[in-house]
Amino acid sequence: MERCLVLIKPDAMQRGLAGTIISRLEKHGLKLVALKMLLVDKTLAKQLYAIHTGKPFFDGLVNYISSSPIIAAVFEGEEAVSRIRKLMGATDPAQAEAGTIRGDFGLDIERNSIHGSDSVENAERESKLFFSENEIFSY
Ligand code: IDP
Ligand code: MG
Repeated sequence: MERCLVLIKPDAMQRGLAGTIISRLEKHGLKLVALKMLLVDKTLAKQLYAIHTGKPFFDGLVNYISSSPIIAAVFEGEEAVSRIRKLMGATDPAQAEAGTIRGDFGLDIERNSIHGSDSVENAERESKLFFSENEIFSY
């Protein structure tokens, strides 16, 4: 079964949207198999977004994701990665369709409420940054 790392980003946490976002994923049949709340430090932020190192928005993104506590979760389901990416909507909330999480809740291209891994390979890598093996459940 496929797994995908999801983060409820600081802007959504600040506005009390964590439950709503988790609920949307659950309602679409995605199963919660890991969950924690944490403050991301700069080291973890840089690892998570390593692929974006050197881009103009990188430093701002690292500061943003570590600015306030987040929720990290792993969801499991068939085609979990592509299904979650679809439910998230486009990176820029202004381009995201209504009914998607970013379309409904995102504030701007940086503060876009949710992170979801973009491939099975990245889901594996990213999940390991946030969870040890015994924190991801099979049930
Ligand atoms: P994704 O989250 O939809 O996969 P990525 O291109 O991987 O989008 O970018 C990672 C995150 O970096 C985005 O979710 C967003 O928070 C931030 N980001 C992406 N592009 C920009 C930008 O042009 N300006 C500011 N922040 C950006
Ligand atoms: Mg991405």
